[in-house]
Formats: sequence, C-alpha cells, structure tokens
Amino acid sequence: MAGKTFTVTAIKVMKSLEDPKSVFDFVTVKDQETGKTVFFDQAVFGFGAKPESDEFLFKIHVFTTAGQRRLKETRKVVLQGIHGLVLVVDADLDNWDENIWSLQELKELKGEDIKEQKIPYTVFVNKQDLPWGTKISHRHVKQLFDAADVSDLFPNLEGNVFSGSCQQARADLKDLLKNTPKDIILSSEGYFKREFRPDSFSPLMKSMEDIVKQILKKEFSSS
Ligand SMILES: Nc1nc2c(ncn2[C@@H]2O[C@H](COP(=O)(O)OP(=O)(O)O)[C@@H](O)[C@H]2O)c(=O)[nH]1
Ligand SMILES: [Mg+2]
Repeated sequence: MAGKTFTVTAIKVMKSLEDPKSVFDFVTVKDQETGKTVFFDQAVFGFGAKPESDEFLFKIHVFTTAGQRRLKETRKVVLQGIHGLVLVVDADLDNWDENIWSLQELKELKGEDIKEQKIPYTVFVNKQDLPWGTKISHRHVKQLFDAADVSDLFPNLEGNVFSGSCQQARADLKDLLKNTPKDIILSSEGYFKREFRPDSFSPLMKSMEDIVKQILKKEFSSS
C-alpha cells in the first residue's frame, strides 16, 4: 500500500500527455473489491527518442509487485531477471513495520543477486503530503534500511533517494488541466508542454529516469 500502482500510473499519465508514443503498454490488474494489485502492474515505456522519428532507443518494462503477504510466489516471479529496482517506501509512520517486512522479504528473495550483480536501485519515499511528525522523511530512510538490516544491499543510499507524493502530483495536474486554457499548455501538435509539468512530478519521474540511466550505464560498461 505504499503507492506502487499510483506511482507507475502517474508516470504513465505524464508520459501519455507529453509523448503518447512513449507509452507502449500499460496494464494494472486490481481486485474489484479491495482495489489491491492481484498479480502485478506492467508498463512498457520508450526512452531515448530517436531524433526525427517515432522510434526509441530503449523499451523499459516496469513491473510492480503485488503487496499482499500471501502473494510471495508472485513477487518471486516478478523479481526474476530484473535489471533494476525502484523501492517505493510508504512514508506513513504507521506502516514502518510493513516497510521493514517488505525490505526483509526482498532480501530473502533477491538479496544475493542484488549484492553480487550490484543491481541498480532508486528509492521513492511516497506520501510526503502526510503531516510532519507522522511520516518518514528523506533523512529517515537510512534508519529504516538499517532497522530492516538491508543497508549492505544498497550502497550510496543517500544519493539514490527521491521523496514526493503521488497524491499531490495528481491533484496539481488536475488543477492545472482544469484552470489553464488548453492552447497554453498544449503544443500545436496537441502534446502537453514539458515546462508545465508540475514540480510535484519531478521526484516520481526522476526515480524512474534515474534507474533507467543507471541500468544503461551498467549494461554498457560491462559489454
Ligand atoms: N496520502 C497519500 N496516499 C497515497 C499516496 N499514494 C498512494 N496513496 C494511497 O495509498 C493506497 C495504496 O496505493 P496503491 O498505489 O494501490 O499502493 P500499492 O499497493 O503499493 O500498489 C491508496 O489508498 C492510495 O490512495 C500519496 O502520495 N499520499
Ligand atoms: Mg498495487
């Protein structure tokens, strides 16, 4: 419940507005009653647009894991063959133990690979809209990772943490679309102009763009 589905949906919405051709696929499978992800969400995004063409240098497949404890086997499958990880942390202090539990399960399922293959990662600390005093902020992430005993898997933690709020991003975009004339925010081709992207989207987009950059750097330096 940290906001994984929300995060990947917000990224998809922004990419669809700015550059619809960069969204190749987007599927989220939710339980009708609880709204929880029952299998996983999948998105395929294009990165590195080739100039003067509709093509991209890379297609990035993004999967989210299903959160419920009984779906461990599903998570195991989703984690197979990954090139990078975006760890979405729930900033709600009430969910501190849930965060610990998730990080420890990740260590159990994937710890060896993360260490040996130095799998690139970013951390997105979501729900920063929560009031001060009730949330995990940027500088408490190290404490969380130490408490979960996973700090050995994630070196240079400080430089890989992004904090934000999907809820805020969604509200800001909604306001903008409602209150600004379309001919101002859209280009002549009908695309959303990048300069109007609300600041609240930055940490979400960066947690994704940064992982892609890290992965590409790693893959190219080893080949
Ligand atoms: N306050 C707050 N709640 C959020 C935010 N993002 C998601 N949520 C809520 O957290 C719950 C779980 O979100 P979801 O994306 O389904 O989480 P997932 O289980 O990690 O996929 C939902 O009730 C969302 O409304 C946020 O930025 N702020
Ligand atoms: Mg989900």
